Amino acid sequence: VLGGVLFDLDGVITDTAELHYQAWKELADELGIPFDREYNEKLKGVDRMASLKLILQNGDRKFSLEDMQRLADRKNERYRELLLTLTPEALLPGVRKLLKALRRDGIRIALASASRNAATVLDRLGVTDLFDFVADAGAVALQKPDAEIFLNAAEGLGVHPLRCIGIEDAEAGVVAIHRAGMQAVGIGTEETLPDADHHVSSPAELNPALLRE
Ligand code: G16
Ligand code: MG
Repeated sequence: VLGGVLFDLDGVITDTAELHYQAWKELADELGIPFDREYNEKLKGVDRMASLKLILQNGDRKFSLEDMQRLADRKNERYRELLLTLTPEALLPGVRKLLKALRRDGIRIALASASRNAATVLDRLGVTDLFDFVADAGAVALQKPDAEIFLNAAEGLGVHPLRCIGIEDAEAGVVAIHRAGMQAVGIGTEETLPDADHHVSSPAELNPALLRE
């Protein structure tokens, strides 16, 4: 019996990738390192420091850990400024309706995002009240495709992983959901998410009855 639904953030609830891109792009330009939207795709679901390392790879300078921490902090400050431009209109179509329908049916709802700014994003989108639990990305040692963030989210809901479903738009996230012992719904296609158990092109296509199935 379905007890909980665990949502990824970027690409499932809203598109934060463009804001991450803008913040990283400013930093990369300052450092004279090439960076474009195509390369930004590689950073989806990848945590802040690992993202920075992927960007610095394309430059020829070496940075100390301390310098890298400063650069990551600088990007995050800029990203948080950009988050102020987010409004409830940035919710992907159908998300609010789906969250409300799940609640009405007594199904618990959690967020399983790699972003340490996830709670702020939910606030800006005006959906904080619709979530029962937000997994703390800062407390998770192993990133997706490890199962940790999804297991953490299920535990926070107090629902056994086998009674949870995860919703993801990235293959690493789908793998993480499976490793957590859960079924995975992919926002995408058979081609982009070959391992997902069920595909939809948008959260608007989901409802509690379909998820129970
Ligand atoms: C998101 C984004 C990543 C970002 C990561 C960490 O993951 O997809 O690009 O680097 O969070 O974000 P922050 O710097 O805010 O901690 P997810 O899991 O929401 O797709
Ligand atoms: Mg995602």
